[in-house]
Amino acid sequence: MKSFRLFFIFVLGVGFSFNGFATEIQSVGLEVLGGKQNPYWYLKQIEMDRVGFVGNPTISVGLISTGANYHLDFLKPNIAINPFETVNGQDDDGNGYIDDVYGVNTRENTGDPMDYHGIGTHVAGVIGHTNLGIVKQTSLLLANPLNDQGAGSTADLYKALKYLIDRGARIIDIGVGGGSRTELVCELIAKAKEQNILFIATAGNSGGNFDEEKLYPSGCGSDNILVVASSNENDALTGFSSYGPNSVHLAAPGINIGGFNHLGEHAVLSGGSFSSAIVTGVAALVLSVNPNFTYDQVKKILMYSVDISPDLKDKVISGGRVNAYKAVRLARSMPH
Ligand SMILES: [Ca+2]
Ligand SMILES: [Ca+2]
Repeated sequence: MKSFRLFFIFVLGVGFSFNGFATEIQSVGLEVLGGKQNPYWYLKQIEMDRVGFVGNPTISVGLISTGANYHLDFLKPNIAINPFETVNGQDDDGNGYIDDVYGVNTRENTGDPMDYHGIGTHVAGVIGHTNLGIVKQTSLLLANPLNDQGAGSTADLYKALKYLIDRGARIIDIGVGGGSRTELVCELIAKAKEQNILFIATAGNSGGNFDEEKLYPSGCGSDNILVVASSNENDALTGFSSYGPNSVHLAAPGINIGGFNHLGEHAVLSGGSFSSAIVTGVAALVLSVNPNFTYDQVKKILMYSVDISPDLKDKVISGGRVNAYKAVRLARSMPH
């Protein structure tokens, strides 16, 4: 596989434009100053208060981001431990990574997914914080293909995806994207249908039409990818969100999202990464209802249980924003 030049765009403030010709991946997070609203408004909007169950710790959720601080109290119980690896300086399970107890950093080829950026921990907490997460009990698998600025190469993304697939992830949140298609990555994702894996990815932060200008790997086109746009508190698209009436499946909150960074400090952030994290959490809830659901069933449940919004009608296929309560309710109504 070719190596890719780093060409990273990460701008503070709302409204950076994504370079469609970039050959790298980037963490699709976008920092903004925290607003005055409750930073956990998104939990209320997706009706988490009505869900009433904590998830299932056997459901493995893979996370492609900047890793996570697995020492933090609110994450540690929900980080998947590799049962075939011990800390002894050796690659006990022969998967190419020494002592990958908590996950990997594929850029540095180490078994240490520690987050030195902040976004990854925030995203991990949105999914699986023990109190504030969408699934309060889950197994997060961590793979970090990015440098400390949140950029990386598609070769390292490939390795990170492969790692998560091999560790048994059922859902994989891809919080990164780049402008060029890499066939090997798209093939890897398509092949993961055999293992019933659903990938959840962002439409991107460029504000563009995803039908016409794809981000990758979200734009690979495989039917086991669910593409997510970012919505605001009024169930309209955020100013930065890309959209696609034919290729983006649903929306999820993506602006002023409260959480915690790698130092355990409170942070309020915006970007497509958080929207895909929220949908990943809801997908984990759905699979927790019935681990035997296929990727296609989970995808349909998520799409059929949205809250329809007039402002999203022509922007995403489902015409709406994810609703955790309705998704769980629909999942429970299906034959087990
Ligand atoms: Ca290993
Ligand atoms: Ca070892």
